[in-house]
Amino acid sequence: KKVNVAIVGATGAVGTKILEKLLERNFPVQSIKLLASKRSAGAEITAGGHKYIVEETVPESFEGIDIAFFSAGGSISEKFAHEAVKRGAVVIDNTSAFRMIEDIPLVVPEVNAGALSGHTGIIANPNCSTIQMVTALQPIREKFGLDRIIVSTYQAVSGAGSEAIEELESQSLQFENRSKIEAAILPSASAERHYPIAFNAIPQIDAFDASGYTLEELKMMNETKKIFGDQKLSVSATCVRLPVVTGHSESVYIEIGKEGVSVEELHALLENAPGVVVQDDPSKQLYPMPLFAEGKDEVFVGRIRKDPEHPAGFHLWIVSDNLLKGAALNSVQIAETLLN
Ligand code: A2P
Ligand code: 11C
Repeated sequence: KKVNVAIVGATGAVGTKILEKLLERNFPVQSIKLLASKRSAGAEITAGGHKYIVEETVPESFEGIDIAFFSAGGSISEKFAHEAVKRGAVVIDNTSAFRMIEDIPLVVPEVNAGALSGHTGIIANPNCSTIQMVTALQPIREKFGLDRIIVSTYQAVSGAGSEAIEELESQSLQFENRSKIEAAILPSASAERHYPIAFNAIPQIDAFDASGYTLEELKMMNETKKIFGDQKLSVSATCVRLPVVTGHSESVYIEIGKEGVSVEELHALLENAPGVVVQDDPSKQLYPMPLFAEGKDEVFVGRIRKDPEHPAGFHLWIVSDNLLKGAALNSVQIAETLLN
């Protein structure tokens, strides 16, 4: 069966990748409608040899749509997702608007495809830094159990959208020209203060919560428990923005449910895991890096070590393209799983 698809936020960093992935993977489309704000209405996007005209997003845009991908920010999803469902579409939402609502599935197909059954029209795509971590940890959790995760992230600016990519590029030029560095977007557009990202590391992604954690950190903690269906799992995160364009990296410490497991056993598990590639050979300086993960579909894992101080503790380094497995690809995989 061929389906009518809409992409809300089609001109954005993630939306353009959703269109690319639908075409590249021969998703069975009958038609594709590209939606964005009024500002972009009439803009032309050429992909796969076909010219598309961007339209303004209005409730009527969803008439006749079977699957609507949303990636235009939480407030746009809140405004239009129910309008789309009302008109018969299934919404795959890439924002944080609905992720923690109990009866809305939060899905990474390699981990919890089963959660899709019984959905009521909206399916949430997790946060990019959560997706790559749970994809890599799932085979370990399945085999040995998982008690604890402590993660520190090294996140790319594209996670904050195209304006953040432009900010890194223009600040790099300003640095080169020794002119004043202008910061207006990062760490978060709505923040009171902005800091340069070029040649810097900013330990703030999104706003702070009263707990002292940022919303990005809380997303990693809460979404991981929901996807794994394990509220007892202990998860703590520190999220940092780096001057990398695309590809999030994560230093992940885990305590698994069994003592005495070897690094080789983890290697073997990860080598056979769907969507995961092990790049781990210190003798050849082989380890994942964001520069080389950009444009790739897989989650790359390396630096797998046993913690010398804890019998069930391991360290891993997990890298993936935040716009692909972290966003567009995972959304398209959710749609593929639904159709199957
Ligand atoms: P537009 O290009 O018209 O502003 P990014 O994540 O790269 O910042 O992209 C954000 C996406 O969300 C863009 O496609 C943007 O479209 C879209 N968007 C922003 N505001 C709206 C809106 N009011 N209605 C629909 N789409 C919107
Ligand atoms: C970032 N992870 O890198 C964020 C972007 O909840 O989908 C994704 C925000 C979200 O800035």
